Amino acid sequence: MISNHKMKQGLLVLALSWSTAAYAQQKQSYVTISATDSEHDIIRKAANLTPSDRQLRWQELEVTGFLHFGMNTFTNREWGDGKEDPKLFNPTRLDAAQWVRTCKEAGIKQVIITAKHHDGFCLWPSKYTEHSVKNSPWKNGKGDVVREIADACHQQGVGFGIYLSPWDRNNPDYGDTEKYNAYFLNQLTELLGNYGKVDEVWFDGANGEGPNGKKPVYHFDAWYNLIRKMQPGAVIAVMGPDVRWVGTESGYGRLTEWSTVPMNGLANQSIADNSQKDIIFAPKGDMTGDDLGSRDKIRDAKTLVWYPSETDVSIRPGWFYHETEDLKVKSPEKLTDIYYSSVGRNSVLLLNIPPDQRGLINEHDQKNLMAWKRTLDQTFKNNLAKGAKISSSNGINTGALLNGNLKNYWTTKANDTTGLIELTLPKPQLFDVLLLKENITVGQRIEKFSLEYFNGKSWEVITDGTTVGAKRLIRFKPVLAQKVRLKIIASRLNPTLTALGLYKQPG
Ligand code: FUL
Repeated sequence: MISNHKMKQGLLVLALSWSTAAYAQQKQSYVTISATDSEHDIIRKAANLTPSDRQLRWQELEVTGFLHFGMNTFTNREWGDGKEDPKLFNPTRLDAAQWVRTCKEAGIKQVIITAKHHDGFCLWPSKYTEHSVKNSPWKNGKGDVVREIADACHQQGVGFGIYLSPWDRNNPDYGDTEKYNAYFLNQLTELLGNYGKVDEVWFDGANGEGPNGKKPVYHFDAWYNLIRKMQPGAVIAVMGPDVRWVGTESGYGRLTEWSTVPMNGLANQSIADNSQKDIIFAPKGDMTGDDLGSRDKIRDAKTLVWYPSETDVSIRPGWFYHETEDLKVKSPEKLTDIYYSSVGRNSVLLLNIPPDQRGLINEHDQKNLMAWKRTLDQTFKNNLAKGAKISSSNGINTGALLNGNLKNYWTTKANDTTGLIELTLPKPQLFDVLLLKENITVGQRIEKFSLEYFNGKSWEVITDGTTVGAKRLIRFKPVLAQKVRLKIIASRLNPTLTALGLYKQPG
């Protein structure tokens, strides 16, 4: 039986969708711009793009983990040349359950294993090469790291992803396009078919020459089609159509981060072929600029696509474990700064934690991860805006801002693209963090906002920003206030917010 409360909520959601129906178009994650579209039409189209189901699931994970582990762990290198003896691979206490448990305790919701890095060494006993764990002394050649990590993820309820390096410095056919693509598809088929559910496939952009000095042409379309067929829920990241590399490996995303970007220069095949279908394109062009999706960038676009950013960074200076870097593990403070600058800037954080030569996540990494998690938990356990009286003269559904339910949302009446939300807290509070979340299931829209407090005489600006997206976090000097207001200064269409929070960092 549906409770009264649930029914009311349902009606509210329905009412909200009706109120914005005039501007809403069919849910879609890309749109073509026609020659007759005005600038206003283009902005409206951009504001109505939404993530696919698989993109939404991935975005909501917020923090994911990378596990760089393989031949390099044992040779103490970052890029192997593919000539390494498989016998060098010999972890003494490999425990994939410990990797997953550690990640989970640190708030990581999905992990990606480097099934094959550039050296071509496979962590699973692939039928198609001798360069793998099957020729190592580990478990007398009977071991399978991919199996162990996949099982641990599935058992512990953590998402499972694979990194399969297109660049392969071991495979003798690497320079031969036909042969190498066949090899790559065979390997993908093994990984996608034999290990249960796969949630992310990560293709690296690094692409050098093979052992014969030649490079093949990658048949991306065939790879993507195979993934869609075998693992339809998996996002394809970086050299893939679902998730965009943020453009650095520092852990810091853009202050202005649009998930909607022009596809010009990204597509390598006719979009028409795929229209009305699941979009598939191989990313191309520079995605590292400061501004990828503002009005200036989308004005001349031919196609716009929902293509959100992922921010990858290693907890250590290198991607692989090196004992000499044990004392260079990023501090909890640095990890916190990275969290605010990635998850807090409309991105997903992909944090690399490389297991050591024993096959365990090292104590140094563990310690800093747990201290980082404690800080975040302490900060976000108490929304200081809770219990506030909220008014919003041109807004509807203010209750959605603080109820913790991300399915309903505040928005504005009629065609209003600006908004004002005023909060009177139950008592004066000291806070130094602002949290905002847009309802990206109807699109990303907010272009400019500011937060102000009443100092007893007048309103003073605490902080301001541009994009919000899935999550925006801003830290500032602590402010003591009872009256606070959020101004939405510019938005592409009616702005929406599913959450507003004020928090105080510990210490
Ligand atoms: C880069 C690779 O070359 C690094 O070794 C690492 O795997 C990183 C995540 O991507 O392109």
